[in-house]
Amino acid sequence: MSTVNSKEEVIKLLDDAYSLFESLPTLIELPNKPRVLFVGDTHGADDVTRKVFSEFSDKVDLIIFIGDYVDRGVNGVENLTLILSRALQEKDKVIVLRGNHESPLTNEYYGFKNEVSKKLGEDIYENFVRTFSIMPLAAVVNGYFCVHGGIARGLHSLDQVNAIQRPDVNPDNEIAFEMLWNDPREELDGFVPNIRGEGTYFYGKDVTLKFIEDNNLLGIIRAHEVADGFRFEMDNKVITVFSSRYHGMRAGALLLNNNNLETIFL
Ligand SMILES: [Mn+2]
Repeated sequence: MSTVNSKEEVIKLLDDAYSLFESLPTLIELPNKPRVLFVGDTHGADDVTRKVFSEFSDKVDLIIFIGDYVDRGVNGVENLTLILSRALQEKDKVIVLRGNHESPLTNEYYGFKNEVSKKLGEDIYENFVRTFSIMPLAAVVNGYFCVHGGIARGLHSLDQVNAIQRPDVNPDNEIAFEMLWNDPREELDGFVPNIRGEGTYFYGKDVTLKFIEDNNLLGIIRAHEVADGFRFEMDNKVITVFSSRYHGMRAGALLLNNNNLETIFL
């Protein structure tokens, strides 16, 4: 069951979310927490998101959503508004990062722009674009770099992430764009052009392990690719989490429980 909020409520929610995101750094650096839940692409699967909150809100210290709330699935509006509402209600517990689908580059082709138009009218889509443009890009918690796609060409230090200017609609900043679009491939070295298209890259094992070591990280937790819940690679230092249900895959979430990573199906 899903409820679409009224247009006025959605506009207010998007404005409030804009202010919240504007108050946060581009890279959110968090103190270590005993229990952290990481959620990957939900793509309109608001049933998964509801389950995340109903089953884990009271059991974990932090929930990090790693982008891609809209497009592909039919309940993008419901999914996104639920996540933004909870982030505003529980600012210290719910972290919302940007995915490559929080952008007009994808929404026209993968369904969200049409969905918004049908459910809320044509003139409100720009309010979504505005809020997407200010979303934080990454977080660090308990030694894990958390980002939708991953590392980027020219990104050597975490400090560089905070130098990225927001708002940025597409985004146009190359490092920001690649952080949202790139994919890991452990059989490769360096950065190799990605089949996703112009400006996107695969990042290989050598550059990834160097980035992890240079920034004193334990690993990278990211989303962005379809998996049956999870994919571990590069000596288990790069973990993909997938939390939607399309392609017959199961929705997963990662629980960091006193520094042990546990896999969960929702
Ligand atoms: Mn993605």
